[in-house]
Amino acid sequence: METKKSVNLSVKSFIMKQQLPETIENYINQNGLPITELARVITVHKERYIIQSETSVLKAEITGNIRFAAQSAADFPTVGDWVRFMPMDNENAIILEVLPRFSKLERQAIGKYGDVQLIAANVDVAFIVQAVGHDYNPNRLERYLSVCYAGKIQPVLVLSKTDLVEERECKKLIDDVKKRIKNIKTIALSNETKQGLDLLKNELEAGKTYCFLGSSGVGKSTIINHLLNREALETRSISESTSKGRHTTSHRELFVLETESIVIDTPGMRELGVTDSADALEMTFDAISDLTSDCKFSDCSHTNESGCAMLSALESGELSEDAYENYQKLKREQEHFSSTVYEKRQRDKEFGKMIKSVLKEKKRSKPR
Ligand SMILES: Nc1nc2c(ncn2[C@@H]2O[C@H](COP(=O)(O)OP(=O)(O)OP(=O)(O)O)[C@@H](O)[C@H]2O)c(=O)[nH]1
Ligand SMILES: [Mg+2]
Ligand SMILES: [Zn+2]
Repeated sequence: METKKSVNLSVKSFIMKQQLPETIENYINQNGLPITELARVITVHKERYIIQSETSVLKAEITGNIRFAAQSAADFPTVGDWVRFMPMDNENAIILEVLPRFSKLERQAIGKYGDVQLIAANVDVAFIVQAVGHDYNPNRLERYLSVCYAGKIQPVLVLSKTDLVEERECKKLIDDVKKRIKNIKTIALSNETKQGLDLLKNELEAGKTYCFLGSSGVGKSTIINHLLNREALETRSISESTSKGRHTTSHRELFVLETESIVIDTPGMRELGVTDSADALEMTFDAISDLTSDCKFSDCSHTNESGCAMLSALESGELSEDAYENYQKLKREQEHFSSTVYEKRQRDKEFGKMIKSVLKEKKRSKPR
């Protein structure tokens, strides 16, 4: 397919008063912030940002203050962030403040103990894309769900590439999803035949932000190109690329549709990790967690206790072994991750305190 490196500079303006999310509108009203100083981060390249204001697209950097005050990567602006900015000239700006986020998509940072990586902010709905056939994987889906629930984002499952399997197989897959995961909206579609694409389009509301997530090659960028009615994004299959396993999309980017919905493309993720939130895990495994209230012991580990409702559901076949195993696995990971996150926060706090006291000392000993 066509390759066009996108720096999305001709995006439709979307900073419109009537389309602002409620929390952002409240924030700017409470702080007397004029809409002319408001922008949204559309893409990030290291520490350089492209932001879209009411009237223009600007290159931006953050102030030293934001960098200094940042305790973790999550304190830096990310795609989807609403920011207060100051223009320098027609092309450049400084980001003065990141406005409070109403939701965030965060994953476990790979190889960084106890750290998280912020994928996007202020997202209303995440489309979790899995291709029917080789890619569909309920265990991975449950990881995505827990990350969405932890970030206060509504998940929707998109089963793509339905043209590659028989209709019967597709129906069976949807049944399997329903059996395993309660209350998840599922859309099956094909970018080839365009079947189901309208169902996805019908989901989109003006002013709301939608993020596409899923493994490399499942068709995220192809869907977005269809929504935009143009080849804005590069798309390619893994086997078509020279180096095996290479991702086609290399950065996250926000686009505005003609219908004024906002979509964010992301690169396929090899590892998602897990959430550090126990509540989000409970929401993901809603049906399983409901069982726990019937266990005999309130601190039941659901592994070998007598009177365990989960184990009896397993025995009766009401609960599938796969779901149970994934629940236990993610729970162990979540507990471990949450303790590393806690430790890291404590360490960062101490470090922050130390820096502050060193600076204070330096100021005091400065000759007048
Ligand atoms: N048969 C079929 N192929 C599809 C469909 N959707 C996408 N493809 C093909 O799958 C390949 C990968 O699509 P992309 O849209 O680049 O996938 P992606 O999810 O954006 O991948 P990354 O950017 O690497 O994360 C391309 O060759 C597409 O043409 C579909 O519904 N059916
Ligand atoms: Mg892509
Ligand atoms: Zn139990």
